[in-house]
Amino acid sequence: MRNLFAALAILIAGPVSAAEIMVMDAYARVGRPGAPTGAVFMMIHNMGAEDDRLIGASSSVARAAQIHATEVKDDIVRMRHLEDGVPLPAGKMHEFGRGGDHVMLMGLTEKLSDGDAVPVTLIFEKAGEVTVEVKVDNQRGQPGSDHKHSDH
Ligand SMILES: [Cu+2]
Repeated sequence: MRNLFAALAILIAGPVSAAEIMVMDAYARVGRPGAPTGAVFMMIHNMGAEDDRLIGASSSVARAAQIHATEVKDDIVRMRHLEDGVPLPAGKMHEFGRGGDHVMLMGLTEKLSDGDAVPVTLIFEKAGEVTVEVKVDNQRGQPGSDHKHSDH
């Protein structure tokens, strides 16, 4: 009997994953109704012991998804496609927030409004694919205003 319990414990614990990713506070903005693009914001916490990297994304409601950075150059706000993705050092949290990095949904195939939930698949170099449900929330406040609780 004791051996059976030991075996069960091992099954429940499963293989130890080298990369553990936690996505928190994900939401999307689509700008004006009917806009062809949307942006996804979230906090990604790499809880693993190994560095990882967000290398891509996809969604069933968009023809393509890209990882973007936001930059201000000559007073003009531009978005840059981060072709190499975003590094996620072990044990660290990365904020994808307004005015910063984000996942851009390009060529929306559905009309999205507040409260809609869209599936977004994040592709990590080590952790593989992680699909999260992202709520459309155009009313959401400014960057950082409600994120501080997760910094500790
Ligand atoms: Cu963008």
